[in-house]
Amino acid sequence: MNFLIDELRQLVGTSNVLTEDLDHYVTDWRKRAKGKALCVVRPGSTAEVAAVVRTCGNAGVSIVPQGGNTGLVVGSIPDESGTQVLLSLQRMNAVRAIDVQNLTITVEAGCVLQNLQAAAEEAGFLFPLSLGSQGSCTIGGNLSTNAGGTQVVRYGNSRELCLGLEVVTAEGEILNGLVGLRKDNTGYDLRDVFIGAEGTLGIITAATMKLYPKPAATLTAWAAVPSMADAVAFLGLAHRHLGAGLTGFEVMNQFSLSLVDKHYPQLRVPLWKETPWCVLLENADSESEQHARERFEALLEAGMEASCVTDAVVAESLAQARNLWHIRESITLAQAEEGLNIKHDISIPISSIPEFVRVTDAELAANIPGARFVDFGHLGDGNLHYNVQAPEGEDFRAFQDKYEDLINDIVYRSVQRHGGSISAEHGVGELKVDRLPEHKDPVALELMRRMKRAFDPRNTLNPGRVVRV
Ligand code: FAD
Ligand code: 2HG
Ligand code: ZN
Repeated sequence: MNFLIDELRQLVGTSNVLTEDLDHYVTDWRKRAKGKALCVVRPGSTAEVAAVVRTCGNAGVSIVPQGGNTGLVVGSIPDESGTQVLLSLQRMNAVRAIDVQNLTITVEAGCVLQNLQAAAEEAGFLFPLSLGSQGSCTIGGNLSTNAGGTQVVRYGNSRELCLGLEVVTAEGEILNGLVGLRKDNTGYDLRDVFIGAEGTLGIITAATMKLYPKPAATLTAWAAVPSMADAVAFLGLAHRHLGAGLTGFEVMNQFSLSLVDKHYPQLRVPLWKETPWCVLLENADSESEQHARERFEALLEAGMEASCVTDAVVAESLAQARNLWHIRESITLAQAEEGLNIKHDISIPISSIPEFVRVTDAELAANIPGARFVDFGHLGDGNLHYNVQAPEGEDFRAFQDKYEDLINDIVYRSVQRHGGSISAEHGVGELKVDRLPEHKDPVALELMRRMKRAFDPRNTLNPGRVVRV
């Protein structure tokens, strides 16, 4: 395969084909899995991506696209064979254009989400996609996983924020779909096909994304709630009181907050000791700070009156609001500090979530002695991160070997019984590819296989992820 490495060096420059010190590229964010790459290629333009894809295709070598490598389902690292090329989009990180009247921004796939947010902010707009990993993840990775995050309740997932894509196909052609149109009914929506495809149907090289006006005022509150049923009742009140002003509604159980308190005591988690659940919510108002505050206070009063809220704090400054969000976004890191855990990124109709948590907690507790539950997530979207941590002091790998399949069976069967999905926002990757047939409609799965064969007939784009053909 040395001839291929030489050819790739000619295409993208010697310094952009790496064969040593690849740990960072081949290990997944959770350090759960480690692969081996023939080499890492870092093209600097769409034409170079297309040339790399053609060259690898001709050599029968498969490609794994990678953005920030923050994915949580083992989709962005090569397998263990040492024969795959890892294609990093990192160097393609430019903001190509901002159209202030069309409210759009066009960026290359490797643009880090935080830099995209900053470019929007500098132009006087809001780009609302917001994730704990935003300092490292890229817009190409966000679109390829259809990432959600903490503003979905108002602005939707990555898919809803995207108007157009530039994609390199498995054959190495360049599909120029970088349109800024909100309406375009000229046939099948190819953009939607590549979003959420996790690099299995094409390589996203650039995207045109929506911008929004900045709100006049944003308020953040942290509330103690006695149960998940109360959290759901409070969400209903928040919708009624705030309407489209409700931009985020997160829930966190006591154990997840205890991990933040234990590993990041400087963050000073409010209220968590006295209550089994806390809620973090945000109100963005287009009128004024005063208007926002009046509506927010009326909501909290209504919550207290209905006894679904027992205590609450409203952030008095931007710094306080940021700290509250920082606490929420530190749960994933605090879990990692505590040790690996078994993650379930699931969605359930919101009305069924209290019952889901009640019966699934009970079934797990009965079967997995001492297991600890890290339950939190985007309740406003019906998306829970329903994670299971090994008993305190127990070795995770031994716990995983003994219980992972049983835990997944219990959780995913319960998800199915409650009409939910086994992947809400993180994707399928390698981690869930063999679970999918049990949970996906068989006709839908067969159509997915046919799409994969049509878009990638040689099965060279991220093979073995999302769907096996
Ligand atoms: P990568 O991890 O590099 O890749 C993800 C997948 O997309 C892989 O299958 C890869 O092959 C493919 N891919 C990457 N770039 C391209 C491209 N240009 N073209 C085609 N395929 C491509 N996710 C959420 O949805 N919501 C959250 O709130 C959230 N919070 C997180 C918090 C933390 C601390 C961490 C570590 C992760 C979190 N994630 C969250 C998961 C992760 O950040 C997202 O899935 C993110 O969208 C991945 O982007 P990335 O650039 O890191 O992609
Ligand atoms: C979040 O919402 C992420 O913080 C990560 O989606 C979830 O750690 C997790 O399971
Ligand atoms: Zn999440």
